[in-house]
Amino acid sequence: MPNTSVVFGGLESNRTVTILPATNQFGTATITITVSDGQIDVSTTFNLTINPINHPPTLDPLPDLVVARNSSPRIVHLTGITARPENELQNLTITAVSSNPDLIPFPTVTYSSPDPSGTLMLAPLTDAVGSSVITVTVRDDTGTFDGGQDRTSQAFNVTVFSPPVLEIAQEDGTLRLSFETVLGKTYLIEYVDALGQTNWTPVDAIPGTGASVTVPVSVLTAPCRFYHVRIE
Ligand SMILES: [Ca+2]
Repeated sequence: MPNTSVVFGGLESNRTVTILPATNQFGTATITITVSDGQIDVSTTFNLTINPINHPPTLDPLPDLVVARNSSPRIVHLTGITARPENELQNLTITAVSSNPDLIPFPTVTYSSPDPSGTLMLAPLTDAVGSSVITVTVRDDTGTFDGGQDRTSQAFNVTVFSPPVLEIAQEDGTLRLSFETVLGKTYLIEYVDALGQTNWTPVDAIPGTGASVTVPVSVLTAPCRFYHVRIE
C-alpha cells in the first residue's frame, strides 16, 4: 500500500479517500488519515485487508504437429510454465488428454514443479491415421476461492498421415509423378540412376496442400532412373 496510492477528493466537510493497493499484493495495512486546520491535527486509523486472488498458471502455446503413420513417438516441449505471479509459490501439476484415444492414447507428461519446462510424449497407435486434439492443462494447488483461477490449458492438433504412394506415368514425352500430400509437410522429389546409389539428386520440392499433386519431369535418354519422394 504505497502512500502515493491514497488520493483525496471532495470539498469542505464532505471528503473522500480512494485507495488503490499495489498490483498483486495482499495482506493488511493500517491507514492513518489526518485532518489539520493549521493549528491542531486530528487522526483516525483503520485497517485495510486485501485478500489474495489466485491467478491462473501460464503455459506457452503449442504448435500443431503432422507426423507420418508408424513413425517413432514424438516429444513435445512444454515451456513458459509458471504459477504466476511471482508471489504465488504454488505446487503445479500438468495433465494431458487426447480427443481421439484410438489414434493417440493419453500422452505421457514428464514434469517436476516448479520447473518452467516439461515434456509430453505422443505415441500414435500402430497403423492408425487421422487427427486428435491434445489438450494440456497446468493446475496450481490454490483453488478458485473469491473468483481466483487455478488452471490454464493449451490445445494443439496432431495429424497422423499415410506415407504417399508414388505413381509414375508417361505422356507425350513427359514423365508425370503423382502422389497425395498433407498440409504442413514438404515433399522432396529426388532420383538416382542406379539402385544402391545413396547420393539422391533433387528434382523439386512441393509444399503439401492436402490434395493430390502431379509433377512433370523430362524423359531422359538414360536407360533408367529411380525416383522417390521424401517427406520433411
Ligand atoms: Ca496461481
